Amino acid sequence: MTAPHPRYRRAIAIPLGMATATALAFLPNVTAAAADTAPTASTAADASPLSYVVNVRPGHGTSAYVDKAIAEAGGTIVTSYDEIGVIVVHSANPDFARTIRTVHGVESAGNTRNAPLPAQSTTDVGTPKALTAEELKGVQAADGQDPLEPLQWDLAAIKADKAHEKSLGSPKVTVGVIDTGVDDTHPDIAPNFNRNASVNCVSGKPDTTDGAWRPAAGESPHGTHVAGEIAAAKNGIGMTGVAPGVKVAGIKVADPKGYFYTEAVVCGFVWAAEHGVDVTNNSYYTDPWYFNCTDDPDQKALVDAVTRAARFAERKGTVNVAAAGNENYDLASDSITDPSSPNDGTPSDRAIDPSKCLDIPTQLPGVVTVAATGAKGIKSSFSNYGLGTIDVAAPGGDSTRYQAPAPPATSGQILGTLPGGKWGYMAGTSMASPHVAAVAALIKSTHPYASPALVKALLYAEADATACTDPYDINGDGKVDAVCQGPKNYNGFYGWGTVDALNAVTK
Ligand SMILES: [Ca+2]
Ligand SMILES: [Ca+2]
Repeated sequence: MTAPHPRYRRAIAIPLGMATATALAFLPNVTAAAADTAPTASTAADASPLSYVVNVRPGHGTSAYVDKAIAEAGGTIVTSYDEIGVIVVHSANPDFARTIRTVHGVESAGNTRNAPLPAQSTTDVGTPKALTAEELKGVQAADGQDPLEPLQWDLAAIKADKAHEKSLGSPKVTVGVIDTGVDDTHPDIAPNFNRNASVNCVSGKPDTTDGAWRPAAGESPHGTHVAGEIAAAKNGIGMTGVAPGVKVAGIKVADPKGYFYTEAVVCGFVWAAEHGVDVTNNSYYTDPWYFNCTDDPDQKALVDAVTRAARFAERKGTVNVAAAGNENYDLASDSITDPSSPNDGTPSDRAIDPSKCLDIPTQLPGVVTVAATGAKGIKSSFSNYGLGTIDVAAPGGDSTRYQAPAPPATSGQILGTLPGGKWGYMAGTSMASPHVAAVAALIKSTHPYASPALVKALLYAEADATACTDPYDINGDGKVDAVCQGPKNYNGFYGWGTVDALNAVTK
């Protein structure tokens, strides 16, 4: 059983030198990764308002009729996304959703959380340890490399090092990091930060206050790590991102406890769509449900709202890239037992059919779904998989014990930027997705007028086909840990293949 857990993709944060002690955290069903403290769920108090999404027919403005019905049902409108027909509402009426669903013009409606709206305290969700001088001893960058590049085995794994000899990507391209916030004061992020496309969407409504996109003290470093993986500058300091010439924006959607609620995610996609974001990275699932079952009226409303928002972004020219998840689930199987939902209430074992119950946004149509690989190029022990569900693979790291990198790299995890001007390791499909977002940004740099559909087609065509690993016994205990289906050029572990940054800048 797992403890309630917010859902940045359980960024498995294992400090250098502790990989052995925490290696079990990579295995499925050994959850609540040691370094990643799960916050305690609050109990819903009766009188505390909950948050809802109400989905109406888009494109006609919010009708006075629906507005009035929302008020009569005890709801207060927080904001209304008329472009997609999604209204964010707070209400303390326990029957609000049931009541509003009967109103003419309402297509679906549901509560986005089980916990009451926050009067929250900040919870430490576990901070990866910054690299120390001791750990950097003997790390010698070659000519043209940033100092920490010798530790970044993931760059060579997708030929980003070779790509950088040709192009770093275009500053006209922006990747929006929909995440826990981005520390743009970091010396490796500041040069490539796009403030105009950055925002805080945590309440479900954009807050454009300067710096609102940053993680507060004690909040998760996840989004800052992701941003550095994508676009850490090639500037003679620290590390280098996969696309160090493109811009990165912080779209903060996780609350102080690390929960990614639907209204915040909707706000994030709509914001990206309307602020020229070319690619979004989504290394999370929308809390509190790992899988949203469309036969449940509340969960269906969440799927509807996020589907509308992600589609809207794609219509406006944005490629959406998302992490496949870290539970070693076969997303193409008939049944998965999810022990973790709802993660802000009382979770219980729930058998779900993955074809009817969706992990969002990664399983939404149009979204690029990314599986993770380790330093040996093999599916990470934790990465979800499944024929027809994975589009591409990229480095997300693995236990150093299972997939150790070639020297001089020392950790099987992925180096990234940490708030406060630091660098450190994290692992997860959360770390794989930004590699793909960055390669998509390189493709967009090479083909500035390409539509999202064309960028995705090139991403898949230019990936390096990677045959199934069979048998897959990643921990070497003699028992198969996952079964890969499909041919070399399209299969359940690697999709169309491992992304290729060199192809992205030369083809
Ligand atoms: Ca740098
Ligand atoms: Ca095994």
